[in-house]
Amino acid sequence: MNMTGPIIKIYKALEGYKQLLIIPHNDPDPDAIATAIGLRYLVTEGLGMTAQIGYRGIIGRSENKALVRYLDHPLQKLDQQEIRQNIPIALVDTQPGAGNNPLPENIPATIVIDHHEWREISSKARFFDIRPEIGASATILTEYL
Ligand SMILES: [Mn+2]
Repeated sequence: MNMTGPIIKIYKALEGYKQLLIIPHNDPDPDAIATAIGLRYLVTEGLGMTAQIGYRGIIGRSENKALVRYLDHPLQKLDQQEIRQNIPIALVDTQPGAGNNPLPENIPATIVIDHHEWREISSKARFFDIRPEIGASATILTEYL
């Protein structure tokens, strides 16, 4: 993989870790799902890590169901106990405190990639890329890849 700017920064943000938990917003839509899968690809294929995608809520709409079926069901339902301090967390298509993800306030996100309105708390992440001017989080991931 071509280690360009953002990928090096993500690599550094995850230095010392072997695992990553990727959390899209609740009731993930195709953008959240695609971003999570793009990031998982980047860290597993590019950085040799293990990564899981965990979500809350439902994958309800038929286009969302079709996407996860096409991708061979890459997302798992998230239990609260899976969110632990010792596994870094990436929030995608959402941000800490946005109210549409299950990340508790006392656990920081290590990576935040989103295209919604900037939230100051996101600057606490070791890597953040929040660009409200972009139409989809998956577009940001596509840039990295
Ligand atoms: Mn989105």
